Amino acid sequence: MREGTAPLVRREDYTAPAFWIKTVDLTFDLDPAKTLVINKMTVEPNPGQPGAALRLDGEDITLTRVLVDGEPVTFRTEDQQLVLENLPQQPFTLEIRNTCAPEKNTQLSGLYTSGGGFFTQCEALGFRRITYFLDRPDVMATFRVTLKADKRKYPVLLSNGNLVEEGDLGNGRHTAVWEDPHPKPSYLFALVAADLVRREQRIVTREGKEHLLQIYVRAGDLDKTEHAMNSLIASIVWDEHKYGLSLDLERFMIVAVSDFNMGAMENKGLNIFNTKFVLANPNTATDVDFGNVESVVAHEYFHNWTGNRITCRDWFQLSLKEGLTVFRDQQFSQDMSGSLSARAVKRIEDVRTLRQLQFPEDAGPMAHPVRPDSYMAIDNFYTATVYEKGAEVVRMMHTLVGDAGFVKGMDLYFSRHDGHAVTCDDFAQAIADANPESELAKRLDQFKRWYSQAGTPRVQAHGVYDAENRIYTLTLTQTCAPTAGQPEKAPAVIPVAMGLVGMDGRQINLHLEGRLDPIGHNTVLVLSEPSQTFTFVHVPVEPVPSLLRGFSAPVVLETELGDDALFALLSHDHDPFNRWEAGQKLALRRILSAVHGNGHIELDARFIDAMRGVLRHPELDAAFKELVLTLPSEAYVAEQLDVVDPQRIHTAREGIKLQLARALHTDWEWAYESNHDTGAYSPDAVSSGRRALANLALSMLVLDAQVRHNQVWPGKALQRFKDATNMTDRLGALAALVNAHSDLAAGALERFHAQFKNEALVIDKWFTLQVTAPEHEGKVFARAKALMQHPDFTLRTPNRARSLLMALCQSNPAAFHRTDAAGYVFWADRVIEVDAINPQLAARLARAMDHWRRLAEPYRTAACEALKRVAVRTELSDDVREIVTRALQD
Ligand code: B3K
Ligand code: ZN
Repeated sequence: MREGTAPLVRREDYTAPAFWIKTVDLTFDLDPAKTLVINKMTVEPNPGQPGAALRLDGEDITLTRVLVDGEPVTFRTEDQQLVLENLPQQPFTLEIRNTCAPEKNTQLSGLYTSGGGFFTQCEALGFRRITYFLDRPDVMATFRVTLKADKRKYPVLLSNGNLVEEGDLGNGRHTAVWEDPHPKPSYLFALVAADLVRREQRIVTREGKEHLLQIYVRAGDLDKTEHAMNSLIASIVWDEHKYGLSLDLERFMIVAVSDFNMGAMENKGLNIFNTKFVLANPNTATDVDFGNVESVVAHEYFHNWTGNRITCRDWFQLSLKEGLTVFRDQQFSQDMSGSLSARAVKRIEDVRTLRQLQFPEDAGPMAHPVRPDSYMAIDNFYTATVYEKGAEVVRMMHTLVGDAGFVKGMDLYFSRHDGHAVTCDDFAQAIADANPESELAKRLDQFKRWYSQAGTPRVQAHGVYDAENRIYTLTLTQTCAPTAGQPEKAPAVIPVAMGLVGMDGRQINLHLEGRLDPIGHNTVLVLSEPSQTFTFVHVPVEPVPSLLRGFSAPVVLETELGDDALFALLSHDHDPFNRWEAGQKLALRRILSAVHGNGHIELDARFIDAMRGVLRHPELDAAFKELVLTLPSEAYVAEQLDVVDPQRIHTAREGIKLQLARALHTDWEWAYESNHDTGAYSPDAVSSGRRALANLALSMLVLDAQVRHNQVWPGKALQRFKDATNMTDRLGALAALVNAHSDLAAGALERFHAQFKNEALVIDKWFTLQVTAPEHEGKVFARAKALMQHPDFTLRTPNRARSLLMALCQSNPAAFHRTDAAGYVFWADRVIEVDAINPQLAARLARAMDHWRRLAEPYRTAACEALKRVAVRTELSDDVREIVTRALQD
């Protein structure tokens, strides 16, 4: 933490480094209080910048010695850099000695201790907290790492690459030497020294090479590693099969750590994971956890090619590796899920995340392009925009060139850039060049606006049917609201996958005017002008357009469809995504009219019948039913409004939920009875879908019973909670009681805590569940404050801090936004408190106030005051300062 404001780093200021570091030989004498680092590098001057000074980054470390070609030299340190001048004009060796204090490193960036072991996190700028270096991704070196540590306390010593030496040093100490043959940027460096156990497996890949896969965890967690190992093997097989990319390492290791700022990290050959995304067994992890483990293991593994073999030239290009790798992990999870319907479920979940996190980001003070132009703290730009919208940009390229074309594009990308640090432009160019006839190649420059323009485009659709001539004309118009620093937006290239559906459900053959042949039931229209009209001929009946099928572009689609048309799509559309979307639109309309009215509307029989129709449908999958019958979230409803009153939205949504609970009572009973028993646990799509639907049904039944003062369903829920044989069912039953504020909840919560007190990840769920319950008379907020005093609560472990703070401030609007401003006071106090410990974590929490400007009074004024209270402090981290300043900027 420092005073004053860090300057903005700008993309346009990029210059190549004045020196290259070719090899690094690191020796660590590990001690929690004072670790000695000896860093020997071979350095080459960049002939393009003769005579330049060498400026190495370093932060929170103590320098003890600098030698050039073995001789002491003069140097100066200035603004967290070590500056060396008058260096040799040919390759030389540079040796740096420094110390650092891992046990004091509460930021969890660089080398830190957790649970008595040593771990590292170097992306983005953590390596400079270990030793002085050119800590930028375009400097790639081969690493040799020697670890020395106490043998009893740290029996396992790991780093990237291959183990080349091990030995005893006497005095109870031992050593290990690791060599990584692949040149890599410093952000991919990792080391672990800890007391861990492992699950391992040898595999032989298609090329006939043998590889050793290992997963390291604390003793006691080994029974939670099978799923991660299976997911890793599945990812290896998938990447070989789909993209021809095989594992390039003899050994691939995953290490779980409980103190970690994000999900996981793709360090070359030594992935370090938040325990939350590795550990899973039926007793402690839910279906959602199983799914997350599978996709995060895959994501980090896929980075081995998209990120590690080809990396980013600078941090503005972050989406080059993140957007692409998210797209790849989404493809993988879809392929793993099996049926067509399960694939659609995965897509719907991904879109829900995008809308819940990225759309609001793009409409608020942190709006930034997928390839940002400037930052104060790069850690603030590991965002939904860079990751999720970035993945949508890759998905649109995939749509425009087709699956085979995309694979060809990836081949070209690797043949051109393997082993290099490149840009988003390089990627798009490779995909386009491999598909010269594609719509992408034809409009590449315009397409790349997706990288440079922030904001969510809005597409308006207007259709006219000429019954006499059997012609349907569809006009699509695009606009995009200004965002900070981008007052004008140019039109984007928007692929609109679509079809036409009759009111009776028939799929209409598409016949575009001017084309000889019909094109089937599906096509992709490419909208690239501000407005374009598409004419379909031979249209036998007035159609309902089913637009943006599968959510083919990250835009807001405004159609003029009335309820009749939406009901038709909900019951008949062949595209499951749009079927779900129609149901959400119908529900949203009703919630919004309740918000605009007095917080209440009477649900119409038609909507209730349609929901019943889906719930009772003989062919639809349970997982899909659960998605359709879940109302749009309060956050998504808020997105639709210019002025947001969180309490009103809450009342409106809860009112409608209760009506659905009541009106469909016997249907919920039926759904529960027919889905609650899924037999021996398996996390597959079908059984997890049935559990999800049973849990939704149970929560509706308990909610309804609670209002009627009937104890039958709460009693059944309690019994199910006690008897459950897996965490999904147990937590589902507990949630039903807690969310309905049942009298039985307190006892169940106590029992749950006692049963799982030694399982940190389960205790996180226990905290979250209590603070995300629907707010009722201020009880949830009061409980959150009380839970801060619980002996198990700590701000030092990010998972635990998030389980309460993020859950309350980000995920429970009605508990957080209070007319007495107590939520905002609580927020400001916690941001300040956490910032002194862990700025990255504090900055995430700070973002809970992003949308203060759209709040209704009295929330708006109170939120602004809270923001100012944080912003005026002199001792803020750059991370938090950037968030609060942007929030307050006009
Ligand atoms: N690349 C890491 C994220 C690092 C975040 C640094 N603040 C995980 C991932 O996206 O796979
Ligand atoms: Zn990633």
